[in-house]
Amino acid sequence: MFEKILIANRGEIALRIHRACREMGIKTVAVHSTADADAMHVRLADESVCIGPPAARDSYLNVPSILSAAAVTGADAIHPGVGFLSENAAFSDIVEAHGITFIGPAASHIQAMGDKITAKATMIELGVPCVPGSDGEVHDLETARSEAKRIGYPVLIKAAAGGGGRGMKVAEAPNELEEAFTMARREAGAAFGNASVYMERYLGNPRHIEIQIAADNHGNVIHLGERDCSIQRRHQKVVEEAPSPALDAAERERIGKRAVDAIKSMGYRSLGTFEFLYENGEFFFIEMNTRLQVEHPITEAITGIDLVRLQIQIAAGAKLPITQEEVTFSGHAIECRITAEDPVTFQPRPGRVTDYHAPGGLGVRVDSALYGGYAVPPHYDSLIAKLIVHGANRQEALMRLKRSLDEFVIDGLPTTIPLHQRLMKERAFLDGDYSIRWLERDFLGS
Ligand code: MV4
Repeated sequence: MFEKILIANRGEIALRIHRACREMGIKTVAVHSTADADAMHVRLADESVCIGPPAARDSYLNVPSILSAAAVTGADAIHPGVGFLSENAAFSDIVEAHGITFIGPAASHIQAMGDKITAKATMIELGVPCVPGSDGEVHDLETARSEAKRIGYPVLIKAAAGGGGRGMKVAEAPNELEEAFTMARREAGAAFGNASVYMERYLGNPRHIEIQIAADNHGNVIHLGERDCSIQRRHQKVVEEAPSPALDAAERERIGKRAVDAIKSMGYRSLGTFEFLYENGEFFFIEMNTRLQVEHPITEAITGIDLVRLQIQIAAGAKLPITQEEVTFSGHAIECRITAEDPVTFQPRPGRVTDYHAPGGLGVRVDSALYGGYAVPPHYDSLIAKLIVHGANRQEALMRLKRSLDEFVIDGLPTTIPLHQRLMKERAFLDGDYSIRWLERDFLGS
C-alpha cells in the first residue's frame, strides 16, 4: 500500500480524499494556491506545498509544480480528485513516467473516453445501447444533411471533445441544420481546440441516469447501481439521488450487467461512470467518466462501500474485496449541492463565513471544507458543501433532507440552501416525477 498520497485538488473533495487516506494509515500531502493557504484541506494534511498563484491554470492545473511537490515530499501516488487534472491523460502519463502512481485508470482509457466519438464507437462495439446517430465524425455539411435525414429530426450536433454542453446545438428541422452545424463546430474549436463533431437523435425529455462501476487490475468488475442526476441547471447538477425513482431492480441489473461486461472487455481498471439518457424505459449511453464523481457519496450511502478507499486499493493493485453478489443496496440517498451563489440569480457570491453549523444526526452526512471565519475565494467552483442524507426509503430520506436543510447555518454569504428548501416542497420532486428539463423549464421557469 502507498505510504504517502499527494492530493492534487482543493475544497470538499480534497478533504474527502484526505479522510480515506487517514483511515488507511496513509500520509497526505496537500497542494494549494496562494488563495488557499488557510483552506481546510491544507490544515488537515500532514504536509502542504504551495504550487502557485490563485488562477487554477497556474496552480491546480500546473503540472510541473505538482510533480515537484510530489518529488520534494516523496509522495508515492497522486490522487487527482474531480475536475482539474482528473481526466487529463497526459498528466496521468507524466505522473507514471516519474515513478508515481496515478490513482485512476490507464492513460489510454482516459484518452479514449475523453473523445466522445471513440467512447461511443467503443460502446456500440461492446453492445452498450447508444443514442442512434452518425457513424462517427461528421466532417461536412453535406454529410450532416444525409445523416440527419437518416437519423430523423430533431438532431443534436455534439463536440467530440465535449461534455458540459459546450459545442452542442439542436436542429429541429432541415432549415436549421446549416447554422447548428457551423455554430457547433465553431464553438467546439474555440472551447476545446478541436472542431470535430458528431450527430445524434435529440431526446426531448430524458432522465440522466449514471451507473457506477469499479474494476480492479485482475479482471474483476462490479457495478454499484445508479444515480439519478436529472435535477440540473446549465449542466451543473443540483440534486442527485440513488436509486433512481424511475428504475426497478430488474432494469438496474440489466443495465448494470451491460456496463460490467463492457468494462471487462475494455480491460479498464479503477472507478468509472457510464452516463445514460433514459427515456420511455430505454437506456442510451452518452459518455463515460473516468474519475471519481462529486455525487459518489449517495452510492456510498446505499452500498456501504467507501469508494475512495476502494479506488486507492485498486490503484495499489489490490483485488476487489467483494463480488457482485455481495453488493447490497439499502434504502435511499439524496445529495444537495450547496453553492456560494445567489439562490435566485445563481450569481457566484464568494465571501467570508461568519457563522457555521452543519446538520447531523442519523443518516446525515456533510462533505464540506467550510469553517467559521473562512473566506470562500472567488477563483474556483462555487460548490461549498454537499448535504447527503440516507433513509430506509425515499420518504424517510426526504424527511431527513428537509430537516437537515432547516438546521444548516452558513452565515455571511448567500447560498443555495433556500433553493433546496423550496425544491423540497415541489410535488414533481417529491413524486420523483422529473426529467433533465424539469428544474430549468418547470421549476425555475427560465
Ligand atoms: C443529449 C441530450 C439529448 N439528446 N443527447 C448534455 C451534456 C452532455 N454531457 C450530454 N448532454 C445531453 N445530450 C441527446 N442525443 C441532452 C443532453 C442534456 C443533458 C444531459 C444530461 C444531463 C443534463 C442535460 C441538460 C441538457 C442537455
